[in-house]
Amino acid sequence: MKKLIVLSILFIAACADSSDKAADNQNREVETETTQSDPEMPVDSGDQTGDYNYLVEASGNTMSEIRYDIKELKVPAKTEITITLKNNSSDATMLHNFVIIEEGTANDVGQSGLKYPDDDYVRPNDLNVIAHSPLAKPGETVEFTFKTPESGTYDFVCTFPGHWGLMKGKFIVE
Ligand SMILES: [Cu+2]
Repeated sequence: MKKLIVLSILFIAACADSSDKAADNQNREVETETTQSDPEMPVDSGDQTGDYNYLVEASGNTMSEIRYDIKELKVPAKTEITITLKNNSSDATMLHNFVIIEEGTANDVGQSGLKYPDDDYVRPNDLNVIAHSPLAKPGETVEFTFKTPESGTYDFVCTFPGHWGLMKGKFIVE
């Protein structure tokens, strides 16, 4: 009898364990779905719900390590999208943002943002800036929602001082 109880406890434990794993897998699937958003987005589903979400991760704890996990992001034109920026850096000096700008203006935007730490290192009303995230501290996740511009190639950069030459990529609107 004792053996049976032990066995059933083990059985229950095993069940709980496997259902945990199933839930875990489910979470992972959901996560993958959001991360692989760029190439597979149903841009012509005909049903514009405004529900376009993109995840970008930033990492690195030294200037030679800092990077985004993507080099390019493709999004539909004139559509409300949400970009989530996850800062995986742990060094206290590694703040990051995600700033979408007119192509080739990284240096201008970065330089003019230097004086505006309280505005996420983005000069207010900078005409080269299409949209930008707040600054994400190490370990922090931030998001921003905006309507994408007309089709074209734009750049994205981190305007935290010194980062824009290293953290950059193409923002392709189509
Ligand atoms: Cu940065």
